[in-house]
Amino acid sequence: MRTPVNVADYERLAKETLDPGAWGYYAGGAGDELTLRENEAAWARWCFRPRVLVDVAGAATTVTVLGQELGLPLLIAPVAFQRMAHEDGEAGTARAARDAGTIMCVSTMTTTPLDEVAAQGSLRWFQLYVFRDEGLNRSLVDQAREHGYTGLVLTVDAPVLGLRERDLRTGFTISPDITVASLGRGGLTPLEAFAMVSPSVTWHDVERFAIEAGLPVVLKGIQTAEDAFLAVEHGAAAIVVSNHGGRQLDGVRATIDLLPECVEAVDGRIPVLIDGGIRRGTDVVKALALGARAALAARPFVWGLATGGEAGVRHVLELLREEIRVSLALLGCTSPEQLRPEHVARRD
Ligand code: FNR
Ligand code: LAC
Repeated sequence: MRTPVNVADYERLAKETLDPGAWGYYAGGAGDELTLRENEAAWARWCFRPRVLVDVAGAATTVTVLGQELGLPLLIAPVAFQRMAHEDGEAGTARAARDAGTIMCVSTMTTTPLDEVAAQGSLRWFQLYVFRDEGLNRSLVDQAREHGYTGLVLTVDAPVLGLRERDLRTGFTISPDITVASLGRGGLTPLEAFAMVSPSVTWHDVERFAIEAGLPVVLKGIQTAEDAFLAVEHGAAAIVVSNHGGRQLDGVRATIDLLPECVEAVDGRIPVLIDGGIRRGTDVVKALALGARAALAARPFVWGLATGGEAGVRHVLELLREEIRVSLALLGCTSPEQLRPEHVARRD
């Protein structure tokens, strides 16, 4: 293939590069993968309503999220086991995030230690799976704070791991030299690592983290207006409307279809972010029009990492930023903040 020009090109290249077990883990979803497919398909059900004859010279793609200005309204979602995709791993992703001026969310299941990721100099949030071991949770949050992570992402859609049949079919395992840094152990499968995660986390814990962590708490995995409302009530600084990329409960709706009710429930009190199936800058722009402050993506950056390491992630970020820049201009917007629900309409 010639130089990849979009995320789909990177996906094809990643599939050729990765071994079948790793590919199945990264690409796959839960159950029948209804939600996995739905997340991507749903973006096409929204169409644009562009305004013309607007001076768009000098238009910007920057947004502010929890007080930090980002170069584009797209963050890098937490992804476990990045050194399995490429030896550059989380450090490579972090350098690409730094150069694009965006936030990298570092997974609890990072295969590079938190201080080493921090040393690459990107903006960074730490994603916590709350372990049964309270001491370990405290130590991880302390490390995150000490190493300049500016947000604590609590992923709330995974009290247990979803049922991923691709991993069963491939007999997916992780090689012993791929170490989950927070656990100090190599060769753990996602299921084995999840045996240590608490299935008993509740709103009470959210409040506790919001008070004690010394970092703004971002709740990732909100899917209803009811929970969006509770998130605000319990001290969340932001929410991410997310179904974990279709990897947890299969059969839930696409995230873009959940966004309006969550935005309405939050009523401007905290920023609403979204992820799931974003493969184009136009998807990001649709999300912002419907009320998201910014979006996150996971697999597009995994495809970049697997194909070209740090350079691949950097290129995917550049491609998506350019798609966002051009779409904004063609909609008649000089900044992401100008996007309104009037800029989109349902196709049907
Ligand atoms: C994830 N995701 C995830 N989320 C999280 O909070 N902690 C994690 O460790 C991981 N790990 C992880 C691994 C892999 C391989 C994937 C694909 C995803 C979920 C991720 O952050 C995000 O919510 C969705 O993947 C977004 O959907 P897209 O962009 O992948 O379609
Ligand atoms: C996953 C976990 C680790 O989705 O979040 O595989």
